[in-house]
Amino acid sequence: MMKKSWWKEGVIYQIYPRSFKDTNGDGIGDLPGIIEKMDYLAELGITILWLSPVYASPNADNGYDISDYYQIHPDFGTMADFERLLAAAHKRGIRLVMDLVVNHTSDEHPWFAAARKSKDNPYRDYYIWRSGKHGAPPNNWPSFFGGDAWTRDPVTGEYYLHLFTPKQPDLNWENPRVRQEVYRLMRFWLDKGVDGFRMDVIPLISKRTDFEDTQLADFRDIIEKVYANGPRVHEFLQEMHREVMAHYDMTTIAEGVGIPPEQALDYVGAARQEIDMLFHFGHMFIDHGPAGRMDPRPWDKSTLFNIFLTWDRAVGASGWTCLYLGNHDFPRQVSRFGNDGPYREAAAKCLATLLMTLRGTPSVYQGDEIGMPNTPFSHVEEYRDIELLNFYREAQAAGKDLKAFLEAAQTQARDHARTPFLWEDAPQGGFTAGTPWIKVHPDYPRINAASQMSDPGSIWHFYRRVIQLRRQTPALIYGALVPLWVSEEGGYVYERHLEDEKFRIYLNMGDNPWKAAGAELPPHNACVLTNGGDPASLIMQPWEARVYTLK
Ligand code: TEU
Ligand code: CA
Repeated sequence: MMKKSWWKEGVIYQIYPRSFKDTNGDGIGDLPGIIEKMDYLAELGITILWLSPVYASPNADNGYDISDYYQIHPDFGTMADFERLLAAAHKRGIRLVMDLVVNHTSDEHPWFAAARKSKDNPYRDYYIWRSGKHGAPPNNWPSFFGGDAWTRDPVTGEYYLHLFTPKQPDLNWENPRVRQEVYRLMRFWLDKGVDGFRMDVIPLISKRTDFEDTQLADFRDIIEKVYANGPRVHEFLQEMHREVMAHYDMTTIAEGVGIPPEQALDYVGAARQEIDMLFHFGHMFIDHGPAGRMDPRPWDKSTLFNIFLTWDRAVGASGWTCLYLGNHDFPRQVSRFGNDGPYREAAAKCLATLLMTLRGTPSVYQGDEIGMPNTPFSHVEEYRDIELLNFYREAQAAGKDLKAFLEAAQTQARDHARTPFLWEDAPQGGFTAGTPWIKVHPDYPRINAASQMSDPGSIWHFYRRVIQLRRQTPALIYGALVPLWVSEEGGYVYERHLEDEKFRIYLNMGDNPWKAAGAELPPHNACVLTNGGDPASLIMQPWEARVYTLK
């Protein structure tokens, strides 16, 4: 029997603090704004709050470039605000998971400021330095965000490694002092009562220290085979577990970029004593062509379900995954995986049903519970994300068709997930009384939390119901996943079994009516959840979702 845990039975809600709620009119979301909305979160029924980084940062990558792990960024408030937020969450039975970004720091972190001073500085080997080759970088590794993964530092003439931007130098995990620094900062937050960490790009911390050129062309292969799953990654994670995790009632969630299914249990197998669960990336590059995010490709819906099934089998009874379709790094899920036109409401509810009825801890990204779609950006000046802006500059320099680039950005950019939460039909969607740091979705009169909370048929109320169903149903948490039917037009039929409890889920993940197949339709009065269809009819409407209990 699978081991039970609070982090398996919970439902995660991810907040991108910069865009959640502004209370001081500077156009930037802040911690008091999250405190103000804690009852909203409790009413939705979520039990674990994942906070994207709130530490001191020059915001080159909106906080994923940390310059002081022990300080709250003044944009977000003070340490006292943080402690009030933590208490407000705990008072409502909500646990708080912080974002741990320790593959790299900001180049404005004092460690790096010292390291770059001289080759014999005591902090030099906190980072990864190599001399170039005849004035060129040490190898041909590309950055996630365009350009080389190396930058030459003029003071000593050596290059330093940064898998992301030059303002995010990679930490040298080979150095035991670096590892001890990480364990110390983890304990600092855990001793405050934090309940765990989402571990940013943790599969990348062990580098292939021969730093050979890569012959691989597809960036996804480079991530998996060159950057992730390095020779000492498990040694480091097991040491971290011995030094930190083993001493706290906490959870750890790996951002599992680059981990292939066959290596899942190396990270999250219960006996491994490494990490509890992982966000896998099987589906997150599903529409990326060989040139990556800005080279979108069509994909079919049976592939999407089969990826979830592959990962369910990969972690088996011993491991665990987090189920998600969106976060701050990808376009809005209802636009990317659903329908943000005539079927937006049904699609948002259908995707919620998928997430809440598979095996793994579901993660709701802020705004998905009200079906926020991608934001219509009309020109490049409206974008804020360093990744998009770098790719735009690269396209410009390469003389590429910028109109086509911006068309792709309209469906692919990370900025879509970063526009402010829409609270009410009021200026700036009620997010701020000031000028927002990024464009507010113009549809806020129609799409906002306040109007949905007063409409029992809304997406918000559906999320509340399906979260409640999930949390009170052991079979939907721990039950085995049994696929019955998967079709490329998006007909999914599957069951969840736990002892004598059985549920059968039918989803029509498409824009056309679909004749339910795969299994005899249960009696209509066995339907415990539907997003508006007729549970007695074999014909499922576009984006219709149904959950039946089987006696
Ligand atoms: O994301 C790294 C990552 O997994 C990549 O998928 C990244 O999201 C990129 O957009 C892919 O095109 C983590 C954080 O979630 C992201 O916000 C940071 O920018 C990045 O690491 C660096 O810390
Ligand atoms: Ca603010």
